[in-house]
Amino acid sequence: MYTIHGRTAVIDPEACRNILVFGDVHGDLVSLERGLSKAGADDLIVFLGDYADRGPDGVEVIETIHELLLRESDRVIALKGNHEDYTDQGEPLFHPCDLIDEARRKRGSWEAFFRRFTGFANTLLLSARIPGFALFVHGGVGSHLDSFEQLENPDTGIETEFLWNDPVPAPGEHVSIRGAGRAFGPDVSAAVCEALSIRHIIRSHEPRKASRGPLPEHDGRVITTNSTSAYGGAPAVLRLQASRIPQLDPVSGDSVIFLD
Ligand SMILES: [Mn+2]
Repeated sequence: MYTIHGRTAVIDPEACRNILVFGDVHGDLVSLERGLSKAGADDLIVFLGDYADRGPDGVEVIETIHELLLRESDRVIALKGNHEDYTDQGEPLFHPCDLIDEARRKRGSWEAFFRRFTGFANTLLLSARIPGFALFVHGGVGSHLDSFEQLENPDTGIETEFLWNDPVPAPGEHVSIRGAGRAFGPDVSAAVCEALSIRHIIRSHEPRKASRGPLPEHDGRVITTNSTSAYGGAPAVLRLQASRIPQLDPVSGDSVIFLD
């Protein structure tokens, strides 16, 4: 259903019935299990990152997705989010981090769980794409991204953009209120779509923005998804019917499945 090239995956839609896309899960095991129950045997599952923190069950969410990756690696892709960014010593590069305390409470020690987490984190990719249709990343893109080679082998600047960037209405690139990554405008999205020959950039990273369902911005080029109830919104998954790609509208009613 897909092939791995460096740190990206290239999806073959002709090998799957649907592509089921999860946005941030953020410790919401109930929504994760509901979403997984929508996946058929011929469906490819794509997770966009941010598995723990905020919600109550980050430990169980990571264990569930890690086991799924080990058992069915041919039909599961999991991307790295900014909440999967730790030093080799287990220090989080984001804040606030809830997973460390949760792991101590539920699994005895952070050190023991961090070994498990590292096994999981080592399987995470930074992006995936359906040629001619969509790029999947956790956060977003920047104006320097213009080649498939950068998806395969991104430098640290582009990795930071994938993990942290957010779309905004104003053209250009702007300082991010997050203190990491940048905000990017519709001209940046249009240039990246043109350079990579895609129609959409499908991302998560802002669950509140998609609290009532997947939200299109930048003339429909950028779509923000959300699969957690940790912020009180309505979690959903995208079920992209492979036979209708590339004409498919990713936010049309029959592509969106609400999980609550
Ligand atoms: Mn995020």
